[in-house]
Amino acid sequence: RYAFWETQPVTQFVENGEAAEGPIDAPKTIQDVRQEPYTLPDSFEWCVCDLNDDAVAHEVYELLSNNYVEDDDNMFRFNYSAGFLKYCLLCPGHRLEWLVGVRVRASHKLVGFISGVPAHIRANSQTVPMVEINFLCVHKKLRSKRLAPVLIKEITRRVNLCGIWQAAYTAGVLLPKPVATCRYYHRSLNPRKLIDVGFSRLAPRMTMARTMKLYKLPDTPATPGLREIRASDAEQVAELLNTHLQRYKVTQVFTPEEVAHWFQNVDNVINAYVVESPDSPGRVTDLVSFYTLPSSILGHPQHTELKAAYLYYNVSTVTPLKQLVSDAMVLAAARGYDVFNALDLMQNSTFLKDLKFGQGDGQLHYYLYNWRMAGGHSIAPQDVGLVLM
Ligand code: YNC
Ligand code: MG
Repeated sequence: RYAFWETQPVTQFVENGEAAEGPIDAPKTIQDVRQEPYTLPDSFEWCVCDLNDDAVAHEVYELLSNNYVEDDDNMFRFNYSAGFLKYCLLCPGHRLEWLVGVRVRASHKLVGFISGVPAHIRANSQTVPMVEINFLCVHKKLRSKRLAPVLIKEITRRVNLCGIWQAAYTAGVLLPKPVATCRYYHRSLNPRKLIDVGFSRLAPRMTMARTMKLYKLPDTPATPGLREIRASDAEQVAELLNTHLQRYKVTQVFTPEEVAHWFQNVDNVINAYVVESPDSPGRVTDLVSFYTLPSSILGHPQHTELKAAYLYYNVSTVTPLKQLVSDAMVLAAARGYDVFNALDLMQNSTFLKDLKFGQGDGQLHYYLYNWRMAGGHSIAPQDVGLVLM
């Protein structure tokens, strides 16, 4: 039973009939939206987390670094940097009132958070203005008190007040009802450290020396013309990316301004590379990108942080995809990353094995709020063209 989610306009696990693709709720107008914030328990109050203020960004960072997502065995916890949170949440079209915090009234301590950023999401043939919801977090000492549903209802209200009625989000937990379920894959860059901290294990009949040799990468990328993306590439890359993304059933549609934001090089936040054709200078043919999301290593005597790169969006028109991703791994290894992660979505399954990725334990479910997909609301990982940070 899902006492909260059964009341929400989301596809339920058991539904009768062949419902059409589109909104689940009857259409509403902004005038129909509740004007007053939802009520929190007495000792708490709402706040807007203006991440332009570094002190506030640091408070959100502290809340998440101590209370956000852990693996099933509680060995690692996501440790998004403050710079990453600013990059992610102060994106084109962001609205500060969608960076929702909960504070203790007496102490002002930040104990809850949820965020939304705007994005155009295409599901099959329809492109819909949505929000991407991320960073839902309640302090560990306040768990199981039904604060999460209040945070979700409040951000829904604030988004609805702007005339947006749909959302996309991902979570490791199973809720009604995933539109897709993807798996994480991991490629060791620093196998010794990964084994030391218990992230991976020495394979049977393998020595440490053989394992290190197995995962060793070249010092430099293989692709001629591979270079860091520049702001002036945005128009071309938007065209390249949107054309590529047409093949997926659920994906994002990017404006050139959004491309310029989501694809740039910011140390320890985001890295993006294009291939500029050696034959026709100025012409960009391929894209590869990854973002940085370290995990805290919980309770290890020596190591405190795992430096992980996560594959973001790629487009291959001339350079083989496998080679683009291999080059990205080379660049990440040279920058001291310990592991390179990818989901089995888009065309990633075509290179995971060859590039020595191993399947992880983690699943990532994709969800849509107030949007039903035809055919049982279920698509295959390779039909997902959406990566949320
Ligand atoms: C979750 N991750 O099932 P039922 S992902 C959504 N996403 O409801 P309580 C979740 N719902 O079963 P706690 C959820 N996890 O009764 C739990 N729930 O229907 C549901 N963890 O609430 C749960 N961050 O407050 C149940 O639970 C109800 O104190 C129980 O708080 C939950 O960001 C949480 O994993 C997750 O900080 C805040 O455990 C807490 O446990 C926590 O009693 C560690 O809540 C960090 C963590 C989640 C990462 C993410 C995406 C969130 C999507 C939210 C849904 C957005 C809907 C669209 C809104 C905009 C619409 C428009 C337009
Ligand atoms: Mg709670």
